[in-house]
Amino acid sequence: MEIIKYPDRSQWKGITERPYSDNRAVLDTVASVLEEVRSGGDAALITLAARFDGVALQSLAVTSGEMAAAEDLLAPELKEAIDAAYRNIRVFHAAQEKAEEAVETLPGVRCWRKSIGIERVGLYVPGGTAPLFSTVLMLGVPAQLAGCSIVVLCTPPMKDGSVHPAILYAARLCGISLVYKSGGAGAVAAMAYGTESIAAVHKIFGPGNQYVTAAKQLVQQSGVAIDMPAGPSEVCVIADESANAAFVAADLLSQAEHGPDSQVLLLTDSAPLLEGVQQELRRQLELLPRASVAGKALEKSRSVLVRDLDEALALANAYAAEHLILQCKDAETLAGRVINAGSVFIGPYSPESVGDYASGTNHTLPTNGFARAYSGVSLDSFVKKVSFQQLTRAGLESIAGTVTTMAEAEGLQAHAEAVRVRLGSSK
Ligand code: HSO
Ligand code: ZN
Repeated sequence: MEIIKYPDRSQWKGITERPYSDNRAVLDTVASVLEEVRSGGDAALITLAARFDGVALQSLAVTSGEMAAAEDLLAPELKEAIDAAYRNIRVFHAAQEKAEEAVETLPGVRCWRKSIGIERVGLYVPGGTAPLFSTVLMLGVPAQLAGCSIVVLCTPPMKDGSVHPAILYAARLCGISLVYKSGGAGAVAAMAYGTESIAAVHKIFGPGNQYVTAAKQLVQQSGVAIDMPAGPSEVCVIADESANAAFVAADLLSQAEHGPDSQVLLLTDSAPLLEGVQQELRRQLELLPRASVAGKALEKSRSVLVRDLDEALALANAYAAEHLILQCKDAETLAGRVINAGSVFIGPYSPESVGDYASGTNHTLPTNGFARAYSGVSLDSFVKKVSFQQLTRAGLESIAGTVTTMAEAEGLQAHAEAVRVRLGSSK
């Protein structure tokens, strides 16, 4: 881990920079995969599964039998854990379901907005080294609450051609029955363009590797919406001398184990804490089954010794982390001053893992500095807000002058006439 001591402002840009990845080569490969699926449909997806996942599939759809059998394949404690997480995620996201009130901007001019679920959505759930069934809940619960009528889920099959039972169990809890064995850019193409068995959707959600991300970017150009631009996962921890070095190191490692390209950043005003965390990292890393992955991520990560917590916070706001953990005195006050972060974890007993799985908040969050302008996935991501208005004749009369004056000043006479014709005052 790189250690930077008392940087001046000119070093901030370097500290907050993410490792640059040139995805031009990937874009070309992905563009040809998209074309293959657009023209070849299901057969192309089956070929891709053989090529990339090493699996010979007879068909793409997970059968209702496979869906139903998943429950019995799970250890009871895992089933209970998934059930508990599902409940919390549901409670948190259901609270976002607030109908806005209609307002009368003038007497007789009534305006309101209504949330309407996006009719068709596609969820991508990565398989690979870790089957992310928690992501099924994070995307499936808000889709269910939003009332999306078609929810398609694509995930790469395991070597034996099956889908991890925890993914299927979580999908079932969320009322998702359209599950397909398809991964990578091919799956994104299938959800964007549709195939014989997979319905085309209006918006695609979910994390993935650089091929999935590139595919999401490319299909956007043909009018399909995506949740957000995704990048490698990251965490920033602000800690002072009151922090427990073992807790801090554990949080850094929990993010680092996601992938060799994960980024972790420690900001502290305490030299002893910094030293304590480095020692704990060495000790705890050795104990992890994914030590080599986490070790690679740590190599590219940074610890920064700052002058005080104000500076730490300013740097954290400049970095705009996907996850920001505050392990310092008065963490609550500091939390109130956070401007840029995907999700904030306050105090020593709020590890990121809790938000990753079960507290209720969503773990699909903006990375790569996008937290400066983007929010994480929420119920809002699965709805459109449609505005409505209804005027009475008296309402139209009272607003007519404002509209006709503005329309004429913009040189748009027909706009003015659409008001006048109704009031019998056309010239
Ligand atoms: N930290 C990940 C989410 C996750 N963690 C899934 C465990 N499983 C990205 O925010
Ligand atoms: Zn995680």
